[in-house]
Amino acid sequence: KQARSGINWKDYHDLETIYDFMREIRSKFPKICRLYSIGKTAEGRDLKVLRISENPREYKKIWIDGGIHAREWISPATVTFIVYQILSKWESQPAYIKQRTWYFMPVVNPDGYVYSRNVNRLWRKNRSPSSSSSCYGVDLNRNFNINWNGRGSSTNPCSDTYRGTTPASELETKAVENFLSRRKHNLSAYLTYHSYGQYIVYPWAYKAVKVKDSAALQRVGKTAAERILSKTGTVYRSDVTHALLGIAGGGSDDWARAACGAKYVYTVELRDKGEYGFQLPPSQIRGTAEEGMIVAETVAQAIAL
Ligand code: ING
Ligand code: ZN
Repeated sequence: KQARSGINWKDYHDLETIYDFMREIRSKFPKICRLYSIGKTAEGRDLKVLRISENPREYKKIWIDGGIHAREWISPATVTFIVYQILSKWESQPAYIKQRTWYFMPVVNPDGYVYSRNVNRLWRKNRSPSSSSSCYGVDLNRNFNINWNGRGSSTNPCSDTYRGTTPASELETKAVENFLSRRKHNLSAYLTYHSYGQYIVYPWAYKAVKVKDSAALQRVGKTAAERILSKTGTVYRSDVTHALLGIAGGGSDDWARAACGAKYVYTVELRDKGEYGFQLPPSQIRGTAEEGMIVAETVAQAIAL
């Protein structure tokens, strides 16, 4: 007997419900799941990662994260949905799902998520205090150790795209970089869910240069977009980040490509196109999460067993 987390995909949930869901999954599937705390935030919250694998030594690794930005609530909702979808039909999943080592981190920025839920709905950054300013927070997607002081970020602690004082100055960034650096061999894919805009973008973001493998990345991104269109009718565009969203250094996706050598690296900008923006209505969670699931499945399928 165990407490049910009470999660569903009809509503957005608080951090504790998401963490209870991760614990619930671990105790329902103890043979294939492992739950890590990979660090703590400035406000003392755990940074949690769920691993799903029948053979972590052999199977290729796919990392999926969400909630880097506090206000993009659809992102943690999508990542928990992917976990649920994969595990609820585990025995009948195809080899390209079952013979993988999956890592899920639904909320990279728990302090920001709690702050967005309780205080300021449109908060984006984490909540670390600054020593030089009364403003709070660093943009974690400008804080990774890849062209950190390049274009597309700010040196002003009050800016929404403040890059922090040094590369990986933030506990959340450090925790992800450390965890993945230790597992970089065979990291086949890195997926990070954001909102909004309906894009499936791939490196580079920090420079207007084609990445090696960009033909494969474009092909798989386009396949995912086509599958989404035929299943849910939502239009996603796939292209290189710098072409669709502009140049920005310090992004998690570019870091994963440069530091971990992951081939299939995508930032997925979920719904919508701006009608509701970050405040996507709960009635759209399920459909949007299905779109996120299609991207994960398409990428898993593209990787050779
Ligand atoms: N968009 C991303 C952002 O961090 C992005 C776009 C992706 C920039 C990758 C740089 C690198 O601004 C959202 N919605 O957060
Ligand atoms: Zn974002």
